[in-house]
Amino acid sequence: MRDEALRPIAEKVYADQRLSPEDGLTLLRSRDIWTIGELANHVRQKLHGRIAYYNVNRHINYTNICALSCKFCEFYRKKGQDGAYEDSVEQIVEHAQEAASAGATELHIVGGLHPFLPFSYYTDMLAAIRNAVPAIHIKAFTAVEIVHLARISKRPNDLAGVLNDLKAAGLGSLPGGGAEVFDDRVHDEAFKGKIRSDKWLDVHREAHQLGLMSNATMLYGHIESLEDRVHHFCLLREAQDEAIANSESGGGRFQTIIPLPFFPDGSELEHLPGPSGLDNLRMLAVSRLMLDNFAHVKAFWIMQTLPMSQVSLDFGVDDLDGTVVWYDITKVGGADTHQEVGVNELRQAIIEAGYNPVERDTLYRPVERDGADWRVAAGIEVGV
Ligand code: V47
Repeated sequence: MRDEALRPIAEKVYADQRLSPEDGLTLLRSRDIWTIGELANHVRQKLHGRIAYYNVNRHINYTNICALSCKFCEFYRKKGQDGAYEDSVEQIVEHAQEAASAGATELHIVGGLHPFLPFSYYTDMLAAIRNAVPAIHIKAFTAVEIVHLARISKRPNDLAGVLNDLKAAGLGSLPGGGAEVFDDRVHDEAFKGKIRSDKWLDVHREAHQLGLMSNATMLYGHIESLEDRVHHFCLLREAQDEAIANSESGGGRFQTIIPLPFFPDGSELEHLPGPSGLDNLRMLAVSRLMLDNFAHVKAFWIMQTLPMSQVSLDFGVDDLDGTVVWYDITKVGGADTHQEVGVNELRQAIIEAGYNPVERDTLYRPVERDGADWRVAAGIEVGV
């Protein structure tokens, strides 16, 4: 062990004990990347053995028109601005049908906070997709969008009512986006106008109470401190403790943490360097170690790159998202909106890293596939 400060943390990890905020900070400050990886890998192996999950999905970013102007975001446009777009429900259904024909099990649908679309646009979108391609799971709308929908449907304090309507129209679960970093200073400096951490957590709590599963993210490597990152982990861990305590009465919970490295290009924070490869591996590993009540740690290859995602499987990650196909929010290294990896390439990347690829659906049930035809396999369900 190169960093002796990690020894007491290693003892806790091997004894299955929860890490403290101070432990989190020590891990994030440490340069001993191999020991951090080894510890995260210990937890990962205990939970998932040599399995590495992936999914066949399609991301749909239905509009980039947004009432907010977050400094870290290169995606948003104002209505009428060059490059601004909004998809009609018919266009979205077309994308959903293409995805179904290509064998996708999941649609991941998120967009900007469009100032003029009515609430019915969102419920119509879900119902039309559900009607056209009933087998696909619809994971849609970040907590920020849900709060926006509560406002436009003139019931800002009725998150449960809004989520209920969306669920009735076809919503299957919530993605983890929009969390950024749970800290008011960072919020006010980099994404003022967006909901704060308490509201983000409220939305997920309400969703869990309705029996919906959800994910969580952290956008790191911009103006936040290491202490802020640890605080974010602790709030998520507390929220998950609560969700798990309620899950016996049919409640949902967080399934996955997706740490998202900040990409400065094209944003107002373009002068910042963004995180390094080692920062990314460390964050994935520390996510695995701090979030002991989360079943999965996901590497989103669009932001991690596929080669780094392969390496990350030895640093606590057990899940790679996904075939993706279209992605508009970040376009790393000059990528365009078409960002796709084939199933064979994804599986090969996992096998080459020494893991067994297992296709999963959104709820982490193994999938059996014959070309574009698929069904959920009888068998293990993975939880903590
Ligand atoms: O909410 C925006 C982030 C998120 C930048 O739940 C940026 O399964 C880096 O949440 N650099 C969207 N990140 C992505 C997301 C996600 C991805 C994959 C799977 C899941 C899931 C969720 O991307 C946004 C925001 O936090 N983001 N701008 C940027 N410049």
